[in-house]
Amino acid sequence: MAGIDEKSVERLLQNQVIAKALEDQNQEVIERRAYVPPLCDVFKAPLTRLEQVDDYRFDIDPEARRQLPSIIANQVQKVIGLGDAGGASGSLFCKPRKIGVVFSGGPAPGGHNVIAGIYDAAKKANPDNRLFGFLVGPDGIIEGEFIEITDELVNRYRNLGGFTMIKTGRTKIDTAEKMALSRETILSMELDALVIVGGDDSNTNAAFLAQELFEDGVQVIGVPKTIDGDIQVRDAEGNVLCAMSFGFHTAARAFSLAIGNLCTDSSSDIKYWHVCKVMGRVASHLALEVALQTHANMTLIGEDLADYVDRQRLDAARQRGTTDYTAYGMTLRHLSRIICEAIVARAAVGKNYGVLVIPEGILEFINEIQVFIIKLNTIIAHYNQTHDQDFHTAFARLEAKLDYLRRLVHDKPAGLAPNIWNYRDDELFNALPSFFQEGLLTERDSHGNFQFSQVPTEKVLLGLVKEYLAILKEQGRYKLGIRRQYYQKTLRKAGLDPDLYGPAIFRNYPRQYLLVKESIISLKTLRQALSGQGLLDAEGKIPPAVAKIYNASVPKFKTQAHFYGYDGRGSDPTRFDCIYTYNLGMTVFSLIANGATGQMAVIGNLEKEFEQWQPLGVPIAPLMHLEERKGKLSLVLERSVVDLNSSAFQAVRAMRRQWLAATAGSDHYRHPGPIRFTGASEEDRPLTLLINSVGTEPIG
Ligand code: FBP
Repeated sequence: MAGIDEKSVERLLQNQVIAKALEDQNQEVIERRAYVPPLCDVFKAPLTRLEQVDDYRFDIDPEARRQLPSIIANQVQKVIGLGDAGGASGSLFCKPRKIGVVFSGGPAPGGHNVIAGIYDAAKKANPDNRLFGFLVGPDGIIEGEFIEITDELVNRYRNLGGFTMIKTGRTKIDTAEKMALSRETILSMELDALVIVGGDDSNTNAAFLAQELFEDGVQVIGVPKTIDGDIQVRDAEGNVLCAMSFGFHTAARAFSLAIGNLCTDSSSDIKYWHVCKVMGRVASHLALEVALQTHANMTLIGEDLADYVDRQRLDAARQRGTTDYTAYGMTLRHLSRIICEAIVARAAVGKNYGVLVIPEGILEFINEIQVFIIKLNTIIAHYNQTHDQDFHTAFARLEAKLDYLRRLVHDKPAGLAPNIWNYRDDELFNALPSFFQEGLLTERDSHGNFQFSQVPTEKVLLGLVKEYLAILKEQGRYKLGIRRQYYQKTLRKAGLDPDLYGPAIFRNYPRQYLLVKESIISLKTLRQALSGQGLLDAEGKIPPAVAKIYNASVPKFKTQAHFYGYDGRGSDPTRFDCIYTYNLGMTVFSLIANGATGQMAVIGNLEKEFEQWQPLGVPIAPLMHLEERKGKLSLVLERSVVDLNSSAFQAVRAMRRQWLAATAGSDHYRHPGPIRFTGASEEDRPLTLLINSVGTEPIG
């Protein structure tokens, strides 16, 4: 840079104000580190014990009984505070222990506080207790890579987001070899217990490790983590044991802040439809919470689409004496039409803008796409099982993958259902845009899950929306409503009588928002309409004021696409998540110190006021069932999707029309604001939980 030498830059950096401004940590971080989350009452006692609760019943899968015999009979356990640290129970509780902890799967805000909770509880029980963190997820266990967690480390990350302290990974301990290596690490470290902080797949792993290490006397405890919110534990009667995994609230609030801001921008600039894809691999819990937080104009909920039945089609077929099976479930094309109807309805009242929220996992609920995903999963898994090379290495380019699929129409490889990829599949698949084909063929993650975050769903939907809007425009059905006062003022200014021209141009004159007649779709057709009524000017031309009004009625559909996922996932936790996770860590230690294994640490009554929170141990094995993964049936923990009968969904459904705001009035956007750590917070728990908790009985 001209004029500034190295010496003066050095002097600049030595300036106290500048040096402070350039520091890594700011006031927010300092305050977060110093914050001490409140404790559930039971943890204020010197020690805790566990009380078995027999009120809960689980429908046990016979395969779970066969594969997990040592932990299948586990029951729900309540953590109870105990006044006296002396005696036999006291010495068992306080005996020195070595505990290992690992993060597994995607980061979720609050993970560091789980570690802080375990650490503080362990050190309080016995300062000689030691906590080790396995590095970069389950690979750290398999390869024996770990660090000891110290005061300095815990204090550095208290109340801060991410899994930065020990990192995370998606490896699954799913082979005999990986299991043996993990056991070797755990035994060589002489661990008393292992804590797995993860989602459904990771808690599945926790159950298998608990079984494997049972005879060795090593306890394994799971912790429900995932921003997706799809670990919600209920018993067979539907009683809620864990209302929500940690991290969900923060991610939803972070997405809502950004989307709320877009609502403000969009209704100021009035020229864009913002299309926001929000994370949530399968379930639409995050999208539902965003809808409640922001009142965006339209929020799609995948689970709702899966239930869709096209009554019109069914009736039409019934009249023909047939059944239209395509009327069940939503197609992409049909969905795009529903979106278009909303866009057209808002345009009719002059609102050529809006905010649309799409859940990342929506494709999972679109029949035609789901069929492709299942078929491709099976084909890829079969290829990987029968060849030395993995499918994606063997066919690196899209063309090569498509060639392989095409060959399947005629070739029938042994072990694959003969009709798995038929001529119709191939034809339909080849009609998709190549970026979408690529997305559907993308590599599955280590758990065999389809990676929805890698597929530009919003692009696919938008493509169809744009196509259909163009058709509606040509048919004269997609028009921008013109404010009556504006029309009248414009014509009067030009010396024309608005009441004379109004009925010739508009189909609803003199309503508050005027819609140009469907037959008028160009200046040429406008000219014809005016000429029929003798309303052209002296030279036989369209009066310029009328042409101006017509041009203003032609909508331009402009969009901005956004993806909210990794950013919100990396957010610093809300106070709710800070308190939740710190108490989860405390619960983990109580379970360990009281001899539990194969249990998941949860907080019962999470949906209620903090004073009612009840730390629990919930058995993992009875929650497991058989599901298709990587082309074969595996025992996994069930994911919970949005319950369409829940109060939260019903509330959103009831508010849909109002939030779409396809009326002359203003929009109904809600501004959730930023995640505020200090000061009074607007919400102390997710709105989904708040709404769902109304009228429910707490765990006693
Ligand atoms: P977890 O279930 O492991 O918590 O991860 C959830 C998630 O954030 C999804 O919302 C998203 O689809 C996925 O992870 C993205 O995965 P990756 O981090 O591997 O790109």
